[in-house]
Amino acid sequence: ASQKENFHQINELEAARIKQGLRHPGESDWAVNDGTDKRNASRNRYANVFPYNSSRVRLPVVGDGASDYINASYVRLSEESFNEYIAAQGPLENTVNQFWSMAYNESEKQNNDVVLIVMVTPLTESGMIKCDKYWPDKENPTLDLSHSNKKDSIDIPELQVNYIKESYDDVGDFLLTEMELVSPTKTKKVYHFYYYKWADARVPPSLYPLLYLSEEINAIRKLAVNAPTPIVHCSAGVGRTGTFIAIDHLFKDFDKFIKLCEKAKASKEYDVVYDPIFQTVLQMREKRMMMVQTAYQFGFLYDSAKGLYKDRFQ
Ligand code: PTR
Ligand code: PTR
Repeated sequence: ASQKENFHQINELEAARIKQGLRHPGESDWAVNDGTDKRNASRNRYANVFPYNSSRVRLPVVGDGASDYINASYVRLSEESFNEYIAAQGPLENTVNQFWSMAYNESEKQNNDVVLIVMVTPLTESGMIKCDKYWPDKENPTLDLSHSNKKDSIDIPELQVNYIKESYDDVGDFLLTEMELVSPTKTKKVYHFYYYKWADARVPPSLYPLLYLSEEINAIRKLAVNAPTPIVHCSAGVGRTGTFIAIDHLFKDFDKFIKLCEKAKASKEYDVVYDPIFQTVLQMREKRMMMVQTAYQFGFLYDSAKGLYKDRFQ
């Protein structure tokens, strides 16, 4: 089967899952009714991208009737915690405090004091807002979330984000902003990587900045006492986010990747389901819909694998 047909197969499987989830909202792993609940409508950027109930991230809230909903999903790709990510939509103006509360709360659950955010969308594309500016900068160095957190009944009322410094990488591909996330009891260090050269539904102009990003975040993960789960987001949190997560997951240990490819090729009846790229996308799709959204993005993963293989052995 061709790459296109394989990608089509992944989409068909997903469509069947979503159908099942709609039919059995109370019991199916594929139900999305928390996301489609009218009460949460203002928390979704798009009317067709929702987290599955079973893998969605929940906000820490107090009191009856407060919504714990955020459009974000846990994406765990193997047993090792090093292979967990949070895939999220780009914050909206009214979800900025929810996004930071998620970051704080997840870090608390992981028992670390580092927050790692990877943003793989520009804020605007051809005049359209793809993500709201949700982090502080030199001009506005303090973001006080206490008012909105109280309003949303979030269990960390006094939360604040403070700008520390920013720097571009050598070739100006992305911006690293260092911040601190402060509650009355704790201060967490935030690394925010902003890659702004990748437009919606497209493939990135180059693989290399993404590999560099992957190295950077893995260096930080290794240094932290308990590795922080990277929060990866774009606009909808599926297309570019899924592609970046696949790249990080598959290529950070390229020797292992090659071994998996060889094993797949050596299997008696070669079947695409043994292909590590196919498998990874399939697995991600079980955690969040539309991960690696387009056939181009799917193809980009294969082209990248081939390119890296050539780089290494020629
Ligand atoms: N309604 C849009 C669509 O179906 O294309 C939702 C959407 C927007 C989906 C952006 C994916 C998008 O890309 P990304 O996940 O890379 O931001
Ligand atoms: N070049 C070797 C081969 O073709 O057998 C190893 C290799 C395999 C390299 C697969 C890259 C691969 O990527 P893909 O996932 O596109 O098959």
